[in-house]
Amino acid sequence: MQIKLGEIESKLNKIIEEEGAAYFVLIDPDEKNYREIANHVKDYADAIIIGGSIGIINLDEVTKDIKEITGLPIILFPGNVDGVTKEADAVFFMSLMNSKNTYWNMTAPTLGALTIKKYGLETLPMAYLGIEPISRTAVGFVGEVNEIPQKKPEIAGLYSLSASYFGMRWAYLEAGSGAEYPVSNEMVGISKKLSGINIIVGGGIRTPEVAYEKVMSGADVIVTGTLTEKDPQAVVEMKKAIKKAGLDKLKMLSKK
Ligand code: 1GP
Repeated sequence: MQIKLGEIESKLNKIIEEEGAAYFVLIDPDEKNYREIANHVKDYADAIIIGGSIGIINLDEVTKDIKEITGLPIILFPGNVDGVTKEADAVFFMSLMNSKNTYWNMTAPTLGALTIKKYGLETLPMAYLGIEPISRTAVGFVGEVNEIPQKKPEIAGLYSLSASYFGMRWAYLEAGSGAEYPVSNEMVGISKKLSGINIIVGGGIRTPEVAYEKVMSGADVIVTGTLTEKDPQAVVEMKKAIKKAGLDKLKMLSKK
């Protein structure tokens, strides 16, 4: 059976294929300045992801506003079953694979499945992988993550491979929002090499130089959240670095 990809996923795959990498900006629906952030990022991000681990108020209204302001693909990144709204275009249908609690591996997505179907949201199947130092961040605490040590990059590689065998087309290597340090280049590289699926990297990415390295190591998508909340203007240099890295990576791969 050939899987027919939805409109949003096809669009993102095309960007990744042609430009070597994509840039997603995460907006927490509880962020008061979400309109200002949306305004700043609309010309720089390839998509907006909306989600947060602690509580959600006004998700419908915030999502609708962000969509209107940016005109970009809006993908939900639900922190729980209440993180879904019909105002979005798509949703990461995700399993926090290395949570110690089966609720986050499988029960939460299962309980949310019917709502997603009723809302007609496109689903992007994703493995969400919690990497050190995620335990010291909100998602690590809420998601009861059995964090993957940075010194063991092959474990993230195995999870990504496993995700690909489960039919997931995306793996998100997450160090946690505001993490002191991001996922290592080696871990990104081994995850991409073993799985071949789209690798998203986020958590603690604060400089264009770091984003550049992650893309060159194999990341298909870079996510920034905290940086964009603090300094929405930072997206300009961030986008430049990600797109330069994307093209440099495509060049490097074509020579192999
Ligand atoms: C969190 O990976 C994202 O889910 C973004 O992290 O807030 O550290 O950019 P930051």
